[in-house]
Amino acid sequence: MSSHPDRRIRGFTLIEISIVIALIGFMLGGVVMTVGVQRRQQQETEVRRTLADIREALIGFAASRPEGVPYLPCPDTTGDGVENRGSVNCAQAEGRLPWVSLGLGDSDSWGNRFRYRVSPEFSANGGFGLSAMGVLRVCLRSGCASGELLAERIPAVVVSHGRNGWGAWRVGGGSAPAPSSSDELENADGGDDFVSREHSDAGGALGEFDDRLVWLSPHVLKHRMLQLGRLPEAF
Ligand SMILES: [Ca+2]
Ligand SMILES: [Ca+2]
Repeated sequence: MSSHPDRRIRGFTLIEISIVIALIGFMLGGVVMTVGVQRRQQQETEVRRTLADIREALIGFAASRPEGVPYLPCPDTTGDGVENRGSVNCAQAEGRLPWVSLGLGDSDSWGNRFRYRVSPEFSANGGFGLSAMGVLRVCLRSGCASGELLAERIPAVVVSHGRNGWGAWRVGGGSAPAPSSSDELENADGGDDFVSREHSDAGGALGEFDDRLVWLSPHVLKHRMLQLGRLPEAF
């Protein structure tokens, strides 16, 4: 006896349909994953480009002071993007990047404000000279132990709190939760030390870290002011 031909055809068709559905599922999963990875890469590329623009905008701000003496902008401490300054000095050394005063966009790739800290000697509107000394430091780890110092005497630091956004001011108002790792906490504690290192999302002893930083070298800043005729003498 032979099996009924229609039943055999229907049976194979159901198996084939199942395989096709499974294959489509795998392919769609792969496409979604690829799109997600591409989106992350775009955001990382975008934030690096924005941070480079911010560095140039800070130098441009210093060079274009109408009084003819260079100084850096103060942080925005009220959330309107405009620097907050007293008659001479900044209201606070740290706050949001003053994006309006700098003519920049208002957030990083993840919808958070950039954090900005500036050394007082570089932000007083009497202008800074060749002997000006920054007080900020960037290190490889929180605590800045011996051998972990990346840069010192820095005039200004800008932080994107990265994909997790922990410690950031939200564009829509309010703040994100505080970071849980000591290295990310170093970038949100309102002090003169910051951490810049490779990213780690896997937990473990070091915990998460996805912050992106840019800072001004005092030598580059002074050299640019000299080139632009904003400082009177050579080193
Ligand atoms: Ca972060
Ligand atoms: Ca710190």
